[in-house]
Amino acid sequence: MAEQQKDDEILGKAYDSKIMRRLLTYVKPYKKYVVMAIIMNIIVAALPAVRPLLSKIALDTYIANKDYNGLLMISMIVLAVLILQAVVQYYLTYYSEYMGQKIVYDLRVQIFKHVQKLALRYFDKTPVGRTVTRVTNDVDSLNEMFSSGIVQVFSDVFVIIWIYVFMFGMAWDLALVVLLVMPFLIYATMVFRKKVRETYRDVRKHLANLNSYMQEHVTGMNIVQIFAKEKDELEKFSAINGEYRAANIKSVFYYAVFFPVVELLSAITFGLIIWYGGGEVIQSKLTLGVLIAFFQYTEMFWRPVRDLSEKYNVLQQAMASSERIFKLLDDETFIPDAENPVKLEKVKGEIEFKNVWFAYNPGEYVLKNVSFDIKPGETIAIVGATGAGKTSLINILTRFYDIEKGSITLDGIDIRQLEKRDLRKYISMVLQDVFLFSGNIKTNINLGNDEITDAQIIEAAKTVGADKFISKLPNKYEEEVKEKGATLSVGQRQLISFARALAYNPQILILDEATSSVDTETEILIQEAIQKLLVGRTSIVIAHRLSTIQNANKILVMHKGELKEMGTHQELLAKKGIYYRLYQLQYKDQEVVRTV
Ligand code: TTP
Ligand code: MG
Repeated sequence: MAEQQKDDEILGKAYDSKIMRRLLTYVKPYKKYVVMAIIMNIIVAALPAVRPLLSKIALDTYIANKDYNGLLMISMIVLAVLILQAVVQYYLTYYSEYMGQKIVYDLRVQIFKHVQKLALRYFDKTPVGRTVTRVTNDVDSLNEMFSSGIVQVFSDVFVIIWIYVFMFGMAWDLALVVLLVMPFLIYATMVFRKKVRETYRDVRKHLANLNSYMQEHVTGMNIVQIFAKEKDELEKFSAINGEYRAANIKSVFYYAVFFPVVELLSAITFGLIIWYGGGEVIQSKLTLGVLIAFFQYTEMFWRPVRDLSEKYNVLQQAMASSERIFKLLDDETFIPDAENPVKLEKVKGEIEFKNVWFAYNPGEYVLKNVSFDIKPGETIAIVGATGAGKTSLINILTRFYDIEKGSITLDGIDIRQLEKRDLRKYISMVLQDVFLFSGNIKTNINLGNDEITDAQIIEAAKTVGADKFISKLPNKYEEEVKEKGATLSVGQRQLISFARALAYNPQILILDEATSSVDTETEILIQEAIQKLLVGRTSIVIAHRLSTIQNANKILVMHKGELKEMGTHQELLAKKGIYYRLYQLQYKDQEVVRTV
């Protein structure tokens, strides 16, 4: 969490040419819209600047000469300019928003695709929240930049340019006087920007604290209540909440100072125009119309300046977000596919591990020199104490991780020579912790694979004995699965995962038996289900149930990452080694229960 926060708090430059160049590659497909947006921007920025010019003409030419027709004409022109401005503004907003949405859509798809390709090693070291934030918040801040940020910056700059062009065109000396205020304005804006950035970072930090505290407490509410910790927790919450409030108030303070300062500068400009411009009018060097036009221009001038300072933050956010997104996209923690993968026509299901060494972290081997083989159709059981490396053995067979040394072959072919997709197609897996997706029972059995028909789903469920409880549900196979299956019992979830494995009808089945206890009736159901699952396929079972172990062709005994013993139940018992002791400790009472 702390590291994530640090990562998410980095606010760098508002403009980084390397990042910008890379961002532009996403804009490329929408070049047409960009060109359109720029042209419309130039127009939309110039139109308001035309109005003071028109009012000057109205005053100096038509009103001064009492020309009603001319006045009417100029009024019509003003109206036309206003309408044109509204129309162009509409298209500009629509198309820049449209372009922004298209770009971030592409980006989200790209990130999602990338995340799906990442190896489990990435997920081991990265908090879930961080990956999620890339697709949500970070992409959103890019959207803001693409759809409003950049467009707004363009139009603000153009508005300022146009205003100066018109002012200099009308009276260059008065325009210079107005320009005098510029340095002060730029300075004030810079200070404001810096302060706001600092406080903004503070606000985000305290908000993150508040969020994570709240989240933890809602999740652990039962513990808080049972230990009567409400009062203590409330005090802690108040403290965090107080810090958040203070940070917010501080950030409001800078806004409260900045805007009056801008007002003050604008008043000074106003005064300068009256003093200098008014003097010139008295001396008849300047017309009244120009003076009034200048007032209008200076009024118009402040909005884009203020906007620009706000847009600076948008740009800065977007740059920081892009940096994080690109970091994720550049993370190539992949399990590579072979360049010329071997295609297996038909899989027999012969597996061989030869002197396999494996580590999650370099140097810390959790599997040491493991060798064994499984003949097609055999069932082998893996037993061993917790942490012995049983789950790791199957993690490397499915290539969730690649091994350091040795080889694993399927039908005589190194699994690294096969395509991951193919390899995993041959294998079904039932894991220790059953994971159910939101959807219904049916989609949880076929995982959205339409090649598996309803009839096959029901048959699989019947075979493993899940049909019985499913058909009692109000909506049967259409019953909604919520909150990762919170409405189902542990045993029911297990049976669904068995049905899932069976529906895919794999050549190779891997079963990481759950240690959690279920009621006797379900236990029997599960045992029967397992026996049915194993028939006719190569199976590897990390076994906790004696029945599974006894029926296995071979038992592997793992101990601290090493394969210590191998043989049938009777052979291993006769050996009086690790298995014998394990059996005495762990499985003996099961036998008692079963024989009762
Ligand atoms: P496992 O292979 O998970 O041990 P196990 O399956 O035999 O244990 P259990 O019966 O409790 O399921 O772990 C072996 C070692 O590898 C252990 O020290 C934890 C470590 N490990 C990781 O570092 N990262 C992982 O993702 C896993 C699964 C294990
Ligand atoms: Mg395990």
